[in-house]
Amino acid sequence: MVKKEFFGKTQDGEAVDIYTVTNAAGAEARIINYGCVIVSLSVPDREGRWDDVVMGFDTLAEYQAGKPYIGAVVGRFGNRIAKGCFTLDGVEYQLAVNRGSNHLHGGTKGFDKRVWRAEPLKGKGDLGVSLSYTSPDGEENYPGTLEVNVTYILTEENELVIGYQATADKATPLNLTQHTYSNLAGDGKRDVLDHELEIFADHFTPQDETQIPTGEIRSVAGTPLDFRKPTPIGARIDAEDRQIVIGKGYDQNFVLRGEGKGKGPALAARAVEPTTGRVMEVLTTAPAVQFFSGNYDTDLKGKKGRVYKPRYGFCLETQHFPDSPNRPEFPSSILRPGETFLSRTVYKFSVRKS
Ligand code: FUC
Repeated sequence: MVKKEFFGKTQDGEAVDIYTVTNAAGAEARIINYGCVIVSLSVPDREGRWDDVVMGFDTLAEYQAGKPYIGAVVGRFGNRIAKGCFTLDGVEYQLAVNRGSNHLHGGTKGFDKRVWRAEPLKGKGDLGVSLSYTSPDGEENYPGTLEVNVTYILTEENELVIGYQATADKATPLNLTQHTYSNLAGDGKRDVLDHELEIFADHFTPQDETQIPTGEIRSVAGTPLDFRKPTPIGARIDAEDRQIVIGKGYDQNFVLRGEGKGKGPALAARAVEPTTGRVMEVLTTAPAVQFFSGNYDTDLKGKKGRVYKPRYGFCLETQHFPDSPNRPEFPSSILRPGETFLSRTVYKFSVRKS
């Protein structure tokens, strides 16, 4: 079932709807066409108890207040570009510097703050929402008109499949990702430090003091960033490791093994919440994943009176490497006219019995 209801009006008077997608098993995703935000996502625990496992807000006004990209799709370039500056085909572009000395998540008014065109998807068995946005040439100083489409499909296997597609009429950097904060114990229940996390990455991109990659591709071995074996998020989160200190916890780009490239989505990460047994697997075709442990500075007032303290949600943002427009040695994030950008990420929910 896909149900459409009015959610609210933006400060500019644009109407925003909320789409409720429910599968036969009872899993439910609620999505708004403001920022492609996933407002809630309800999945069962090992006893069959349902709970919402993502952070969110009750009202559009709270989303518009621009809290840390909760639930949204970010772009045109998610993550950071050093000093907001890059050169493409000999032309220098200056983007907004909106986080410290750098460009973050598409700038002042990125894709997370736009109203998208939406339509329900009612294919055989798998239901969802298709969201489209036309980003004009020069928006946020990016080159070219970009036509971008995001689809969310909820399968009968409790997978949320996120599809990205884009074309442009001029070459442009593009890095689309989903910025949902998950908490498999249940939204707002407690911090996420007991979640056991596995990240299928042997390397990461170390960052400088401003969180820009230094260019090095470093092995995770012997560092607190080694999640090749399941490890509680909290086990090393306060380690005296320069990378962790810079991020105030985990806020790091992990290099995936490239198994999803040109094929289907491959495993990037798995999180298990031991008390409920809920498991979330993240599969992707993207080359990297940013693991962010919710290191925002202040408490946030969330849905249904819940209070989100720091580290009450974690993000696994499948993506291109940060600052890749300035790093020819990183996988290219440039979309050229005539090409179609395609990327897919799956959040797959299940349970572990004990
Ligand atoms: C920065 C990013 C994180 C997250 C946060 C809101 O710290 O590196 O991934 O997007 O902002």
